[in-house]
Amino acid sequence: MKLHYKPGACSLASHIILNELGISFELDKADTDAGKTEAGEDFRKISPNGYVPALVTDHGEIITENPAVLQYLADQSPDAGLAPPNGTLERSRLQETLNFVSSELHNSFGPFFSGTVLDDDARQQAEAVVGSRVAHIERSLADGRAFLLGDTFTVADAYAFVVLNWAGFVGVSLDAWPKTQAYVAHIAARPASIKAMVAEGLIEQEQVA
Ligand SMILES: N[C@@H](CCC(=O)N[C@@H](CS)C(=O)NCC(=O)O)C(=O)O
Repeated sequence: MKLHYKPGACSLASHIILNELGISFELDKADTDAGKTEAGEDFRKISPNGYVPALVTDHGEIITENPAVLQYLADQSPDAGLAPPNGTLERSRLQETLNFVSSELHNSFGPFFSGTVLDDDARQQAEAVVGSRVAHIERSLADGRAFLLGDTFTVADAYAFVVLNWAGFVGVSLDAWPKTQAYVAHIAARPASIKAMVAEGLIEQEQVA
């Protein structure tokens, strides 16, 4: 399998899951501005919308969109338990959560990555939307569960972790949501997360040791 990624982007979630599964894979760093893969191919032929993640399966199929890529990966090794079995209520809960992370939490960070400098009003508004989405994560963790669906780490946690971790990069404090802060720190400390973040150049190996 090959994962087309950008360092620190949402594709980091799939990178973490590939590590969690312990399967062999290749990485290709996309230059989305130039529309090129690391190997110099036309990236839009792989990902028509020009964004990551894009996963090329062992059968040469290309899968895009985080919820689809993440569930495909989890389904390659059902015994790893990174997604409940298809057709169960628990799987619908996973899809509910993945869709929330994708369309609500992830998209709430859009203004910070739009390339436009936000004035004070625009920044306040954008922070309020992020806050309302993070508040939902905090409510989901209110009963003391370790992960969004309960006591088991799933692909939804990898995706939520990556997006919540952007808060630090854009200067949005998570101090008002202590359970979410602890959740982010917990997932950041997983060996699969550390390995992916080191490989993407986001942290140094020495920072971890
Ligand atoms: N709907 C897509 C959104 C993917 C997306 O927003 N990717 C961003 C990175 S997080 C991207 O590649 N943007 C283009 C760019 O950075 O140039 C999905 O869920 O996979």
